[in-house]
Amino acid sequence: MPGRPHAVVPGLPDPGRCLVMGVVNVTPDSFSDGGRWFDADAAVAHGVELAEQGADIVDVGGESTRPGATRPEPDEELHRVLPVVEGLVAQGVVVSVDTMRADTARRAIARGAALVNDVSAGLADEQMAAVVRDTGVPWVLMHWRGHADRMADLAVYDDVVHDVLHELNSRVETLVAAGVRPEQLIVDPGLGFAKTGDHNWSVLGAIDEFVTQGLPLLVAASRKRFLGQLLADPDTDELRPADRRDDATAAVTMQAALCGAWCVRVHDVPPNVDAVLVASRWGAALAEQRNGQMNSS
Ligand code: PMM
Repeated sequence: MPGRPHAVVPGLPDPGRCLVMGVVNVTPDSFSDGGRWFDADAAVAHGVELAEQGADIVDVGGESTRPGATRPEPDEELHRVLPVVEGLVAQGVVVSVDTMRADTARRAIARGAALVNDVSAGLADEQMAAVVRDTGVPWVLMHWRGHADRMADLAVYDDVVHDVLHELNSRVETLVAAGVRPEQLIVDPGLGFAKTGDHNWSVLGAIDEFVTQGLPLLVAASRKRFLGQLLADPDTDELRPADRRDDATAAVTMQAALCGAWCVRVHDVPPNVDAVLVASRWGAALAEQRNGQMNSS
């Protein structure tokens, strides 16, 4: 339902609207910004810039999850991520660590990371549940079926909305049974992860169902391939390049925020901050209309 109030996650900012998470990929090979922030000082400067532009949280990751990517060694991931987490926390930025490894998460939390963003929802490293349970930080559980090298083969569903909801809910049940508190959990349908373009649109079309499951929802459409496909050159069918997908990203943000998403994860912060502000005001106007209609009936 457009205009639904937003969820609040204990320990994270509550600006009274959908949050904006800015992305800093400290990787040589991420699909949209690989190599740009590979140096720790450049990555910290970029994260500070995103926060100054209005990002409520800055997400720091050291592993590219682009289809077909190979994983960095654990030590290499630590070497990429920890100095950036530390540098941003020292400057007062709320930091999320984008990792599937429990050890990386634990060390990042010890350096002040406030949130674990785990695209595998704990499936890649079974120690992650204990780290999150014991530290008490919030945890983004993304719908995930396998690592990037075999993701394309896993994009097979009977009913993508039903299957993704079911698989996410069963992760939530398992993790709560393992002692993680439900208040710590945030869910994410995992746009582009073991999903075709059509799968992603089906999931977005059912965003209301995801929002009404009862846990805060993160939506991460930013610059993804399905937007490049939608905006492909009509003459050549060439995909719109990643660095020209930001307007479409902001359009997704507006709708996601209006439908009650808790947070959007984006590369280009300013247009998405504008989009969540528009959605917030629009949602308030819708609520006023509804209340007015109820009072006059
Ligand atoms: N996508 C990417 C990386 N991290 N985290 C969450 N929670 N959800 C996502 O969909 C997601 C993510 C891949 O995109 P990038 O390479 O631009 O960071």
